[in-house]
Amino acid sequence: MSNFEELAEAVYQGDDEAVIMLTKSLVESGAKPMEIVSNGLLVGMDIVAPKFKSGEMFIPEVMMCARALGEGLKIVKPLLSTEDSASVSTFVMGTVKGDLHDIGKNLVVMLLESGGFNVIDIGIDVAPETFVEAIKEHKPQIVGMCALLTTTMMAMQDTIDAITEAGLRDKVKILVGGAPLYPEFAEKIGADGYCVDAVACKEMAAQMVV
Ligand code: B1M
Repeated sequence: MSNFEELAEAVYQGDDEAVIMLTKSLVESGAKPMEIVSNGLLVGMDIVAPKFKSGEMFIPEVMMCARALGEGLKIVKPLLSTEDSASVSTFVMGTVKGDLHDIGKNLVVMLLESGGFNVIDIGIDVAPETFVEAIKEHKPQIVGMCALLTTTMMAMQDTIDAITEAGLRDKVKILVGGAPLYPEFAEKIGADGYCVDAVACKEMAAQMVV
């Protein structure tokens, strides 16, 4: 088993200590931070996803995997190089109302920070009015929303409506992402862009602030 495979297995087992040890060991052996994320940590979550869907794994076990993955991200995050280009741009990011998923959001936040954005992470289960308050307080150039459930996708529409009603729609660009989304949905709800993954989000955000 390669070190990346061992790391993926440790995430799947929800073994925090092994994830920390293997992530550190990969860093010391010279692996690139994004390789550790893409070839190890996220591969572990890819093993979890179908087992959760098929009922072979249950919520407490999945949460242990998520926590273990988070321990690995904590080690990798400071190692991602910071580009200065977007350093004055602020990005408000949250998972929409009713939705508690945050692994993808946290990954997006991490990559945006590595791209020099000042990211205000307003968390999970964020109500439309909280997004509005965050825009008033932090005056971001871009707002990002995450949804992982088909039932919470429409909370993105509610949030965009609330931003529009508050007279703030022309002050911010809005990006959306999350596994059940697709480009036509983003267009339909009036977002400025759909991000298939964290890398796409970082690239689209960087283009928006040029
Ligand atoms: Co949930 N869950 N879950 N879950 N969960 C899914 C999403 C599901 C597809 C599993 C399944 O049944 N197949 C399913 C949704 C079905 C649907 O709606 N169609 C589901 C369900 C049903 C549920 C519950 C309802 C289960 C229950 O209670 N019966 C419940 C809902 C809770 C709630 O939110 N109210 C629930 C709970 C949970 C846990 C708490 C156990 C845990 C979350 C832990 C956590 O986040 N801290 C969990 C998990 C881990 C998953 C799966 C297995 C993995 C999600 C994940 O983290 N993927 C997931 C199955 C799956 O997705 N295949 C599932 C890894 C992550 C890196 O990918 O989030 O897609 P992702 O992010 C990507 C891109 O989408 C993009 O970039 C990221 C990285 O490249 N991206 C963005 C994401 N957000 C972005 C925002 C942006 C831009 C890009 O902003 C601009």
